[in-house]
Amino acid sequence: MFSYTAEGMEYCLKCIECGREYSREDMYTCECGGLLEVLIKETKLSFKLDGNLKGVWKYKSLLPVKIEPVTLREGNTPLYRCKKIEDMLNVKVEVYVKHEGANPSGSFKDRGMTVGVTKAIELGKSAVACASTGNTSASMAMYAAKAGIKAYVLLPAGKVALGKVAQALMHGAKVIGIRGNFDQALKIVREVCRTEGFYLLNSVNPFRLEGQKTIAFEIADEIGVPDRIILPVGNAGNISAIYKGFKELVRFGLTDKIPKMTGIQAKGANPVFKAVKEGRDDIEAVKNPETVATAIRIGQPVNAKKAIRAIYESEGTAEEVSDDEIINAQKILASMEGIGVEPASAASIAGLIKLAEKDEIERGERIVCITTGHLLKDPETVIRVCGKPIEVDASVDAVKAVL
Ligand code: AN7
Repeated sequence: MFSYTAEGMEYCLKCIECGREYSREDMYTCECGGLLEVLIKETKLSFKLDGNLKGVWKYKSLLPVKIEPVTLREGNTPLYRCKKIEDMLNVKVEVYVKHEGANPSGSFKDRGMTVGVTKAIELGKSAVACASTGNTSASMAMYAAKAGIKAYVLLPAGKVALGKVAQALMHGAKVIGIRGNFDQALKIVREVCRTEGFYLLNSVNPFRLEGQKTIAFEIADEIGVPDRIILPVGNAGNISAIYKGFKELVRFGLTDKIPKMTGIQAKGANPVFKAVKEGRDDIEAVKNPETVATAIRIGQPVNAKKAIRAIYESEGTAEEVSDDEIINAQKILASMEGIGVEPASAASIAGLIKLAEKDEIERGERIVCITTGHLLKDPETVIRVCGKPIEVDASVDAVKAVL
């Protein structure tokens, strides 16, 4: 019905519930309350899946912005084949890890923020805001700094990993700790954005997810479409975005299959897992979410409906993992493969190990696990689980004595 043109591209916002289309772009949900997504109606593809990764903006012809992007060269993250992990599993599969911790701020959020902050500028906004378990705030603060606009961040006080708070502060955001959890912080920031005119950059913002769908594009670009994607699920934006990316590749004739989208949650914050296990289309909120993986300590994921659809439509699944399983997987990745990730990201590997043990992975599958954030994001957990370094006197003998 309505649409905008961005360099030969026609798109609009469409409600995933009632199907209504909007020409306006400065909105986050439909008047019926449903989630919105960007529907690309037409575009002239300006890239090929030729294995030559160049970052998020290689895929500009599927990204709905109309101005020069605010970019810090996000994307183009490494995809590692992990043969030692393959050998460890009781089923013969190919395992790859796409390490999103290698983005400029150390998490996958940068892919969304380069598009989201560009959209904020395009819409003439002078301030952006988000609630965050940490990474969203770090990334948003960084891109807002680059764009020269204000950033307001609401965090669950005392529950955000140190590295992430440090980033938000140093990049110049106004950082406000809420005595409550992420879900409460999100409710508050949505209201503050409405009354103050700030641009909301949580993943309820459909433009942010457009950037994140480039994870799918890069994987397909490098190794083709795998059989399965495994990733951690918090607010459930990323799984929805990656699924949308794979669907668009099929729609525009670049690929011909969709991987099984497999979402992993922490046991103490598992509403999507429970809904999928019970065959429901929506979640029941977890009131007091708790997990060592603070990034995914979320009880009421805002994108749950999109995520659950992605799982059902792709014939994927969901799984839950304990804090011990998460830390164990974090150690395995770091010590056996040289890939340093934060606890939430290790949930993807913990999920792979668990699904293999339960015989839910088929022999011969090609699997890509997404590790969403860097090890250095959460140094305090590392010290807690690995212990402090040994300290000795400054002599050769003292050092030799502890080798
Ligand atoms: C490392 O920063 O929600 O399912 O506010 O930081 O798309 O929410 C972080 C989420 C996985 C979950 N891994 O992604 C935030 C926030 C890491 C994360 C997730 C997050 P979604």
